Amino acid sequence: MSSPIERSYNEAKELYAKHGIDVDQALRKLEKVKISIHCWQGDDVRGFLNREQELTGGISVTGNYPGAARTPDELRADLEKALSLIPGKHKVNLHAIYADTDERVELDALEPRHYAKWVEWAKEQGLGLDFNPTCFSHEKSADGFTLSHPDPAIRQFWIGHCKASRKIGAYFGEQLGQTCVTNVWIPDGFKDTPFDRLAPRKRLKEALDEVFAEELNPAHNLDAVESKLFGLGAEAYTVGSHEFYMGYGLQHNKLICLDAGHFHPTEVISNKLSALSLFAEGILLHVSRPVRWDSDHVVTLDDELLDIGRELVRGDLLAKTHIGLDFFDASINRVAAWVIGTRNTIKALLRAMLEPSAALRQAELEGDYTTRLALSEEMKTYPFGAVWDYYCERQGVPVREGWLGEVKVYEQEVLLKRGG
Ligand code: RNT
Ligand code: ZN
Repeated sequence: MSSPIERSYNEAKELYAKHGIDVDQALRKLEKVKISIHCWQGDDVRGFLNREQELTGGISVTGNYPGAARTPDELRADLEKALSLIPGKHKVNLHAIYADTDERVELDALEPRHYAKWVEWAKEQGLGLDFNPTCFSHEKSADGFTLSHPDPAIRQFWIGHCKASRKIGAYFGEQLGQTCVTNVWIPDGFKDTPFDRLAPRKRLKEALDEVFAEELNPAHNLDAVESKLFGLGAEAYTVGSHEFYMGYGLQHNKLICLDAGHFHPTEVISNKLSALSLFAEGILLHVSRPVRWDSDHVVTLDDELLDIGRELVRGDLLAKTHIGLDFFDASINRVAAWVIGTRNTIKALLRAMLEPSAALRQAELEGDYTTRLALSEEMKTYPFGAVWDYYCERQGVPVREGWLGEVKVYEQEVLLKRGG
């Protein structure tokens, strides 16, 4: 006897098969895609080192929903809850300030041992880990500059921190047998129009050369660089702009990180993937949702997310793309935020894997744009949901909104018992 979910799945499978789409094969492919889930949604980017520092760097979290994690154990418990509601095997993305240690350690003195408990946990859970130096929320970044700081001593401090971070990344990769992506993002920029746009960029370029001077085993660690258009308090000029890091990354074989919220409001990252894929060593995505600005809203299954999925699948770019999430919303349950954003990202990939690609490619080549449009539109109401439900069931996670009840129970039993 088959369950209603299996029956709907089998019907859906037949409909897709008429277009030559092998749904079972799509699910096998989907199963292999890892999403890097950002730990910082769990505690509003506070971290555990320097907790007295306010969040700076031109990013901001709004909302005061109760239950933010206050300790590494709480954060891991919350992540475990979220991961139990998300189909597939994934990675967790840590920022340096999430070190699990009782020591008072400066950012440039961090060592792998300060993350040993994360590694132990990741091993237990069968997770990969990614990493980021934290070049913000610190007294040495208070004036808005880090790797491009005009003061050589401060610059050196941040260079030291980024070097230490790469070693931690390599340790993750070596310990877990999965490459760690260590992503460098810095907030450096000016609130108002600079006189000299070039000098800070020269300093950043030289600082990065120092940061990356040591060769690390690419099976353990891959470096990424993340650009940005503007930040809060850095509206006029950002040192690490898109052109800067595209140039740097291409010249030095670094992964180029595209954050969905780091471009002009009508500019989308989906349209950049094909071009970049022809030249870049690899791509890191920060899947996010800008609402009017780089607001880092939880990602929804909107047109841009679907387009990102389509570009990755149509261009067969999954192998050279690392998909990370980057949003932080403190106005809703934080575990739910992870679940919603991650499930949506996986859904977008699945949707893309269920396209009649051969027919659409052929129609386009033949100039039959009528068929291209007609078929694309009709496919939108194909029973994708039945395939998604089956995938969730088979992966042992709640089907449809079934996960929400579990989050509500967790909220009552765990999150609401936490103090502020
Ligand atoms: C900031 C960047 C960066 C951060 C995280 C916390 O605009 O997007 O990736 O969000 O590193
Ligand atoms: Zn980002």
